[in-house]
Amino acid sequence: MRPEQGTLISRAQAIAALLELLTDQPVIICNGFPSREAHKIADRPTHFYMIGSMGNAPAIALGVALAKPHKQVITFDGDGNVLMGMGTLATIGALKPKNFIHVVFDNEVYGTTGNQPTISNVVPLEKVAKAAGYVNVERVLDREDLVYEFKDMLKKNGPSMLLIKVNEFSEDAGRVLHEPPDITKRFMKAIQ
Ligand SMILES: Cc1ncc(C[n+]2csc(CCOP(=O)(O)OP(=O)(O)O)c2C)c(N)n1
Ligand SMILES: [Mg+2]
Repeated sequence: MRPEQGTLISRAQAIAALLELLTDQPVIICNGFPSREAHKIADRPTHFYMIGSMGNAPAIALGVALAKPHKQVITFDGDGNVLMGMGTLATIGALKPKNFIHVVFDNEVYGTTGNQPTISNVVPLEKVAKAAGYVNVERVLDREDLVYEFKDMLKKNGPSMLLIKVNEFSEDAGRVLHEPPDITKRFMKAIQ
């Protein structure tokens, strides 16, 4: 465990703080515990839970942001997921959707599969995003800064990345029980 772990909030605490600031905005959530915890905290039809495949949530969110330019589109992602789909950062940076906020819960591990270390401790993902063309990027270490920066990003033109350092704790959250086609149908209807 990293020395600063004890002072960091958990991914679920971060998700709860973010969902309190959101109502009916589309939120596309990466696979694994981020989806399981978001589903446990608040299961909204405007949530698209990625089931199974890593690295895809921001690509789906980019498509939604381009198709729905008047909606603020948010994606919840993990450090392992970002590393797996890093090319998507370049596509987002190049296309520059103004209505796109990329939230990364960075626990420096593949938490869902048993805390195997990633390399986000040495590769600052928000700086990669900035170099790729994201307009605003911030790294936060506590709940107060998270709320301040996320509110600010909701007002600003993106694309934006909010990287939240979180500890390795995972909630006791079961799998998302909706079938993927049902998630898709429900989501598409909700964001029309
Ligand atoms: C292509 C692919 N490889 C591996 C897995 C297994 N897997 C599921 S979630 C996960 C870890 C995700 O890590 P991260 O994005 O950092 O999220 P965390 O669980 O740490 O919040 C892994 C390795 C998968 N689902 N898909
Ligand atoms: Mg992780």
